[in-house]
Amino acid sequence: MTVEQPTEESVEVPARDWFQSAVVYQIYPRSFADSNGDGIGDLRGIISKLDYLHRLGVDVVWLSPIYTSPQDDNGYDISDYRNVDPIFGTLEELRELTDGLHARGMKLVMDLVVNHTSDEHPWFVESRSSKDNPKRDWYWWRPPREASTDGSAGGPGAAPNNWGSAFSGPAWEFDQATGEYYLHIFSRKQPDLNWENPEVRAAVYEMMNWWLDRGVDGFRMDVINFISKDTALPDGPIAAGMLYGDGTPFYIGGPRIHEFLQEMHREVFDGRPGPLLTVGEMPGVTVEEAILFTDPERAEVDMVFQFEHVALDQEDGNKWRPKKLKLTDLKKTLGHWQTGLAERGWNSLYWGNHDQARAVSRFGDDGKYRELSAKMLAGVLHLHRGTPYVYQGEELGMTNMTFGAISDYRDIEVLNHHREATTHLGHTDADVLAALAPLNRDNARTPVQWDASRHAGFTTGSPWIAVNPNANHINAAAQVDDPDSVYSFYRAVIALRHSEPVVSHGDFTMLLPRDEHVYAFVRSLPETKLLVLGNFSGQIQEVALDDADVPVVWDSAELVLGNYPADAAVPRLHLRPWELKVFRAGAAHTIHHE
Ligand code: TEU
Ligand code: CA
Repeated sequence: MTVEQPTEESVEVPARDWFQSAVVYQIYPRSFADSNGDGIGDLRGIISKLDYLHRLGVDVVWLSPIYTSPQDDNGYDISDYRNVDPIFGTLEELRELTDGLHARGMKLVMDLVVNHTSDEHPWFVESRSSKDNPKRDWYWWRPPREASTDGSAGGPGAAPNNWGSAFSGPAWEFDQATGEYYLHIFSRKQPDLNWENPEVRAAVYEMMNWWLDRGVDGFRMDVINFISKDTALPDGPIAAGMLYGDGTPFYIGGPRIHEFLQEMHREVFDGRPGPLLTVGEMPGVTVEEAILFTDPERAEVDMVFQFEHVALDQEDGNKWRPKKLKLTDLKKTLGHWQTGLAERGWNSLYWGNHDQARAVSRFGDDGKYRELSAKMLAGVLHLHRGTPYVYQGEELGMTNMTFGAISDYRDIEVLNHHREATTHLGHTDADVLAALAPLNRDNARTPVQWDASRHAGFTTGSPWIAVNPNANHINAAAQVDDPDSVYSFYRAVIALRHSEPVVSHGDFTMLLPRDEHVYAFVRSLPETKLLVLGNFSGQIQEVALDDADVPVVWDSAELVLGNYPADAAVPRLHLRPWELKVFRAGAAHTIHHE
């Protein structure tokens, strides 16, 4: 691996755009580091790893939810927004973590889950208590649409519409006490908040301000494009083989979404000195919509998580019907997002998170070429224009997990699907397990592998979910001091983003759109250009760039980043299996923030 040390030229970057040269690291606390031996990661465990994160070079840490929660969806079901669940620690420990990050020049972004609460949140407990409770309209309550087919209250066919839940089953739960249904796009323990109600919005903004006043530096906003819904709640189309209707056309990107986000910005972010970071998780969002969401002039969010590139390896977007990814499809969609947000707005960049399979297993080769492909994936992603997100363990080249039986799984999405598929859809246990394996969320939720000791140094107790046995050779202890490790490569890529304005601010031009093996693009500023070449195959590839792509400068360009030892005998445009080559033409820089 080679890393060219930048020369002395420097450029000024507007503070407003600080996140454009920043890298975010996502922690899923439950699986990160356990400090008290209960088998569940916690805040004190994170505090013990702050120097590991600082050495990696990341600028921001995004914490998945640590609030009080029954843990039905591992904390994405919140019952007290202003407290830390005892399994993770205390508000005082969160203060210690926040101070520890700030002392190291890093920032803390919290996970904002306000499309829904837990059914144990006091707001919902009050709302369900009676039809005339003042908080009744804080959620989506509707009477049975018609008599159920078997005549029983809440029986089949009586739900207000035909929508299915994202976690299998219907999206409506019948509440005997008041004889009405409530809406839950996710689990029945995650009732949707009614954002049409201004009291709900005010309560959310008040909570957000409470967190910002405590020194938090921003929010990742969970399914935030679901908060505006078609208030008619019409039936959705029922796809072949499905039991329920698809409600997404009626709750994704609804009629008031921009109004709500602009109101949130006025009530929460306007006037704050910052710098802050907001990223909206938006399943189903299009580039055209993302321009509106992320145009700074519209004051909505800084960036969004889009889902197009993580739907390419699924038949009809169904994660339980995985299919082979085509590199040309990946280049087409990521290139489309680069072009779409080139003038207005900003991209996030990610291969994985706590909902997606491990990057090296999904987009690389987690066998013979695991380390090489993990490094190549890092270089290709991080050298796009946008803010990169590193998901815990990705910097170590952690892989998917082999789960032997349904009892090995923990994720409600998996368990509910398995139950529905084997009891209502006639699938066998073996068929469902095979379908689950590639893309289930627990692949990414096995404990971070710190060393080769028992339970990979994650816990001294019994882990809440099994540790991947490959921790015996894939772990942080084996990598942090190895200059050729995946961890060290991530450090180098992050350092390049921090030093080269062409990485954060350069134009993006995709090359070789029809090549099924090589990912190639150019980043350019007037005085500096990068040519990024990634071999997404286990075979040698000779790159044929046509003259227009290869200005004469490449012949003298220097190799500033590579995942193989430099070898002058290897032709410049010859790529070995999973090889990354990054050439720089023109001036090298260092960035000094104003
Ligand atoms: O995820 C929203 C979401 O769309 C995911 O359910 C994703 O589409 C799915 O998992 C892919 O299979 C957010 C959180 O990231 C997720 O962990 C929560 O389960 C969900 O919202 C509900 O809060
Ligand atoms: Ca613990």
